[in-house]
Amino acid sequence: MFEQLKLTYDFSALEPHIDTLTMETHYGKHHAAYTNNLNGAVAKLPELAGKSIEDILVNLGAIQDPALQTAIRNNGGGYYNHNLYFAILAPGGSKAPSGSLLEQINTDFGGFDALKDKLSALANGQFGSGWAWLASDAEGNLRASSTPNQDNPLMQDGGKFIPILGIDVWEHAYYLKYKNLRGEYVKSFFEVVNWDEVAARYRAVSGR
Ligand code: MN3
Repeated sequence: MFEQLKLTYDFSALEPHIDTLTMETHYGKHHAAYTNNLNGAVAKLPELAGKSIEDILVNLGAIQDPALQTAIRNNGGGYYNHNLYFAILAPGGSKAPSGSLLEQINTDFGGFDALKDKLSALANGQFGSGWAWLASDAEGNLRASSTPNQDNPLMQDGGKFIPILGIDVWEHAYYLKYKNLRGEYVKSFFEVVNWDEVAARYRAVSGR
């Protein structure tokens, strides 16, 4: 039984960057629905019992029934992606990366501002619903990318790159406050990223 990440902050805690009603709806309705639908689909696939969500998403191709594979892709992706998204947002925490994560950002992207520019371009350029990602492989190499729908880097390259930061650019993530101005939401997103949490995830993936 997969459970939603428990929020460590109030729905209002990310104001004015991400508004209370969006947080209530996004976490309480959208994320809850992905979680419930994932559990419903997993219940029909006994071979998935006890597997981690990461394991399931890396091995989507092993699910034979096409409808159930799609259900797991969409809802398992939604479950995993939102658990990451809500975990790396916080009212406190570091406003910028430091240490080994910053060093690798400098190496791979030419600095923190350049990384933000790259991720913003990916987020703003993703046609329709999807996500922009910062992901790390086991050696600590970073990669920025975007995916449609609820896909994520785990579903590509045998899961070589593990997401450590995700920007949700589905309209439900911003439309109540920002309407059609996705770029304004993406700018605000970076105001509430907790880089301590991103660094902890980088360490867990890369050992650095
Ligand atoms: Mn969402």
